[in-house]
Amino acid sequence: VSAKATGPFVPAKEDYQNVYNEIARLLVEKDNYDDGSYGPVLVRLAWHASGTYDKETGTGGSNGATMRFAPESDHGANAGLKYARDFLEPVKEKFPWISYGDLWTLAGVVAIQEMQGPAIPWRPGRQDRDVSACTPDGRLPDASKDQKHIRAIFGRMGFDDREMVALCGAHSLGRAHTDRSGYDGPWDFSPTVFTNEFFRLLVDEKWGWKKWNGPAQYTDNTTKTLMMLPTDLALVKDKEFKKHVERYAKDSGVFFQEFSDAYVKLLELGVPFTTEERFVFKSSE
Ligand code: DDH
Repeated sequence: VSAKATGPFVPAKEDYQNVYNEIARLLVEKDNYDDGSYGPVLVRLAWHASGTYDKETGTGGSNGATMRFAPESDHGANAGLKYARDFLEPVKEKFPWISYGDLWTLAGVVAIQEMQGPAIPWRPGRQDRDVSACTPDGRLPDASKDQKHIRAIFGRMGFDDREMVALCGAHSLGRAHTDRSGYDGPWDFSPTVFTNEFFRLLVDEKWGWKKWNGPAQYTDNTTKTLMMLPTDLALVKDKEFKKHVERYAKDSGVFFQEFSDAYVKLLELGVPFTTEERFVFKSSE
């Protein structure tokens, strides 16, 4: 028996690939949810765990996985993410050596790749922290606001205009729920497939205010079944943002590459990595 075999367990790429495969398997098995997939809500969990980062103080981000605790779990923006955290609990039980921060971000990678999105290179290194590391409420974006707010929130994380627009393309996935955010409906007709449809529809469709008693949101003129948030429409109202919306609407390959780069950066904000190497995981057949 070599010394290596008796030392502490140091997971290698194949161990993380095994976690990937288990999450991918559960995505197929547990299809009785929303539009048939937990994928979108996993993408949102990874984003809300990471998007609390503040570059000035170095606080927040996916290191720590502090959304496990109140008050952060009760922040309005995180309503509904318990479904995603609970979905991943059996994976944590099966692979107890992975931190919650690594598990949640890896699940975002799995979800995007399994929903036919771009490969997302990922590396481990997040350590779980206690309740004292919870971030204050208000660090995540408020959908009722405009481009100034988007720039303030994502600027605080260290993103530029191009990256902000690319990241918002995740709204090709999933839907809004009246019992979570108060908003209602999907952004496109294929909410469980990662595409550039969010951008195409922003450019090609006419969007008007939805007539209802809920919060102010837009609906498409043609079918009145889709939706856009006020912050989504801000991406075409703002000239600088709109340039990127048009590039992504035209060229899905460019969107996939720039989204992947920005999502990698998002998931790594504030994490004290000890390794440079990123893993690219094999998607399921
Ligand atoms: Fe988002 N998002 N998001 N979003 N988001 C909602 C759902 C989903 C904003 C507000 C909302 C990003 C950016 C923004 C996903 C991913 C990402 C909902 C509806 C609201 C509201 C929640 C509900 O009712 O269940 C705002 C505002 C912004 C902004 O940029 C200003 C980004 C950057 C991402 C990302 O992943 C990179 C996903 C996926 C969903 C669908 C969740 C689901 O359950 O389905």
